[in-house]
Parts: sequence; C-alpha cells; structure tokens
Amino acid sequence: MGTNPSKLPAEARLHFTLLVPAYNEEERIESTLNDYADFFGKHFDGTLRLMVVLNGCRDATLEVVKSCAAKWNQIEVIEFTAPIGKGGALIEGLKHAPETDIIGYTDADGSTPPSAMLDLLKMSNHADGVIGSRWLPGAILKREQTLTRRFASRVFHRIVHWLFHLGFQDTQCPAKVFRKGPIMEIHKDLMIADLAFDVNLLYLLKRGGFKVKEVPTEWTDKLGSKVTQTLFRSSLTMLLSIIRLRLVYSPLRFIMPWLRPLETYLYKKLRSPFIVSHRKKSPHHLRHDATDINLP
Ligand SMILES: Nc1nc2c(ncn2[C@@H]2O[C@H](COP(=O)(O)OP(=O)(O)O)[C@@H](O)[C@H]2O)c(=O)[nH]1
Ligand SMILES: [Mg+2]
Repeated sequence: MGTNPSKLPAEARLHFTLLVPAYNEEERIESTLNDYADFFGKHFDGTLRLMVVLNGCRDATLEVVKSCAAKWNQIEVIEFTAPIGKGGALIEGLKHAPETDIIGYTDADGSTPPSAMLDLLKMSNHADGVIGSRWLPGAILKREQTLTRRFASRVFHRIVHWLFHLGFQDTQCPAKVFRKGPIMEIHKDLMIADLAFDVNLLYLLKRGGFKVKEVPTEWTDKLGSKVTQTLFRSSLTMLLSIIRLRLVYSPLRFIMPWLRPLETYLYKKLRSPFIVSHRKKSPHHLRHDATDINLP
C-alpha cells in the first residue's frame, strides 16, 4: 500500500499491456488495432501486448480481431461467452497485470489515438497511474461527444464527486495506464461490471493510498457508440452501481443484505451485467447470474 512508486525499467525493457474491451465492434475495431500496433511498433522502444477482451459478441468481431492478430503478433484475444459487461471484461483483463510492468485500457473505437496513449505511458514514471481527461484545460477535442452525452457526463461527474471526492474531472475517459503493483493490490475488491467500473477502480486506488495523475488528453468522438444507444438505461445502471459502491464502503454496509432483493430486481430490470464478487467463492470468481448477487 502507498505512494512513492519504484523506478520503472528503461523504456527499452518496459512491458506494456493494453486491454481493449469490445462488444459487437466488427465495424470499428480493425483500424484501432492496426493503428495501435503500427504506431507503437514505430515509436515505443518497449514491448506492447494488445489484449482484446470480448464477450457475447453477436457479430464478426472475433473474426476481425483474429485476422488482425495474424498480421501483428502483439495482438491477442480472450473471449467470454457470458455477458460480463465492459467492467467484467476489464476485471478479467487486469488479472494479467503480474505479467507486465504497466497495464492500461482503451476503447475499441480508437477515440484515444495511440500517440495520446503513449504520452500517458511516458508520464507513468512519477505516479501509480496516469489517466487521460477530456475536461481539463489543454485537452484536444477533435470531435466532441454529443451534447446529450456531455450533459449526462457532467451530471454523473457531480454525483461521483459528491459521493467519493476523488478529485478527478473525468473518471470515464477510456485512456488509462497503471503500474502493475497497485492493480494487483486492489484487484480482489473490484466488483462493478458495468460502465461505472472506472469509478470502482479509481476509488480503490485512492483508498489504497496510490497516486493517480489526471492529465489532458486528445479525443476524437466516434460514431457507433453502444452507450449512446442505451444512454438512459446505462446511466441508471451506473447510478445504481456507484450508490452500491458508496454503501459497501460506508458504515451503512450492514444494510446491504436487506437491499439485496431490491438491487437484484433493479439490475435484472436494467438488463445490466451481473455484479462481480471475488470473495465468497474462489478468488476471481465471476457470478454468472445477476439474480443471485453475492455481496462483498
Ligand atoms: N467486453 C465488453 N466490452 C464492452 C461491453 N460494452 C461496451 N464495451 C466496450 O466498451 C467500450 C466503450 O463503448 P463505446 O460504445 O465506445 O462507448 P462510449 O465511448 O462511451 O460512447 C467499447 O470498446 C465497447 O466495445 C461489454 O458488455 N463487454
Ligand atoms: Mg468509445
């Protein structure tokens, strides 16, 4: 636990694993993977491992990723059939932290260009994690999110600030890199499987005394967002998940068993990914049934 991160290996020996959660991304993922593999090959001295984490895709994402992997040996794919959600996919992917020096994640749509990701990586010498922000002065927004998304983002931001006082302007930007040590330390407590996963991760790092630096980044919003298509439902799920997270880490934790039927009902109604629980079963056990929530 704590700050003062140790020195990283020189860039030539640095191992970076970049997770790319993907759900029905046959249209958007190919150029992203090609761009990242190409750019890092030319501009990064260390070793890149691009790990795509798929679940429940109903399109040809797997085939597209496999054809990229045949071209670039840095690309790997792991697939889950269960609907584990973006957060669940990242929780699975972050289990690979011990095999690397730095582990991070980004979206399959390429809204964060590889150059911006490399900038974050280069800043990770002085912190336990570096996260990109679209809301800090200096951010380059080549194409902004829609007005509705930006409004939803700011409402979510206010609620997160009020509940957790994390001190970040943008918890949701999918441009994040972390040292393996802090991730390994907090991994067992990750539980949010939906899109509020980032808040779960950042909150646990803060509780653990780790230093995460937020820096302005570059962003080009892409068409075809899955979140925008289900914005209302996704927002309610995220709200439910962060309230649940707040309660779990509060003196009111004891009321959680009484809330179980209500939250079971709500997550089911919202058709949300199940909650991940590592504790009661074997380590890293993933619940496969949202109707049987296992409280931490
Ligand atoms: N593995 C996995 N990835 C998901 C799931 N839902 C969304 N994603 C991925 O999460 C990322 C964010 O989704 P996106 O539609 O780009 O949302 P936006 O950038 O917030 O508008 C993309 O890479 C998606 O493919 C899911 O249920 N499972
Ligand atoms: Mg996206």
